[in-house]
Amino acid sequence: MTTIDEKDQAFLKGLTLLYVEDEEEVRAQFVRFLSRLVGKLLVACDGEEGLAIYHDQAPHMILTDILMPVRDGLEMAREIRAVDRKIPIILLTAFEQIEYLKNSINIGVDKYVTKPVDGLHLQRTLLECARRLRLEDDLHSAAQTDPLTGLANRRELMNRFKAESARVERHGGVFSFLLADIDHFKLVNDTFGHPAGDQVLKRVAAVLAKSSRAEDVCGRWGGEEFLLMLANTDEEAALSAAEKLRLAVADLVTVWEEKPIAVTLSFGVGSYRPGMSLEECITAVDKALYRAKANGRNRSEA
Ligand code: GH3
Ligand code: MG
Ligand code: MG
Ligand code: MG
Ligand code: MG
Repeated sequence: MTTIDEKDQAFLKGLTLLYVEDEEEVRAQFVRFLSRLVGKLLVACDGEEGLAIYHDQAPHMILTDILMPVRDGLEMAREIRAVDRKIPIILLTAFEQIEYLKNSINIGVDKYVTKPVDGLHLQRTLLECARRLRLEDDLHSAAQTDPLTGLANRRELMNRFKAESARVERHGGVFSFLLADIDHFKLVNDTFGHPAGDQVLKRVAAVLAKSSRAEDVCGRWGGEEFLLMLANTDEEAALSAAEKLRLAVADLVTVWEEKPIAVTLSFGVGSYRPGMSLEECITAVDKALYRAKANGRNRSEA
């Protein structure tokens, strides 16, 4: 017997399911059952309506009857699969005929539940689909997260740069960069050990993340360097943001084996100008950061 994973159950409760069925009585009965399992239930009476709701409301998965007027479940599934390779599609069918099975395999339907429907079996099928989505979700997050600090990693920073620079090229506007580097961090490792250094990195990252706005991106560029991209922020505003963050980190004390560790940050600040590559932006803020170091550290330079 398969055990029902609580994680999958909780994940399913956060998902939106599109349920498509033409028979009113069947529909009423399933709606009651399904709405207890999923976060949000969208209901359509035929494939045509199902398709419209799919495009309009972007559900996470689809449960559909096959035989329906206007547009049947297989046609709807084919159209959806053509634009969405990943969404789980489950067929509800009284037909176990080989032709239907062959067709739906070609279309890329994920699973079947045969009518009359066994509630527990349907629930398990939905949970299996939820598990797949959850694992994909986890993989996706892991690929964009720095494991030590939980911040965006360099790959994600590069993606966000692409998105933000494209937005500014299209619609105009401005955004800025802060490159922050921990001062004399080698000394922390040498004095307290590498694990203490890791702990400091985590705490500094948490302060930076907490002190930045939701629309900003805060990531670990490498080693003891953090990169922030501030949306709708010019250089002057970026400089005062850097100062705010610098002071917040200067106030932070990490206690390690009962010993207090304090660190400071130096900031290089700069703004994006249309046409700049990420490399050019980094070079510019890196030069400013170098000046901040040369001018005594624990300061921001633009
Ligand atoms: P500066 O003020 O000029 O930046 O001096 P610094 O000592 O911070 O600079 P340096 O580049 O000489 O040393 C950076 C140190 O950061 C060396 C490296 O071991 C440490 N470091 C990089 N990544 C990690 C990490 O993930 N964990 C720990 N504990 N240390 C790290
Ligand atoms: Mg039907
Ligand atoms: Mg460094
Ligand atoms: Mg250095
Ligand atoms: Mg450093």
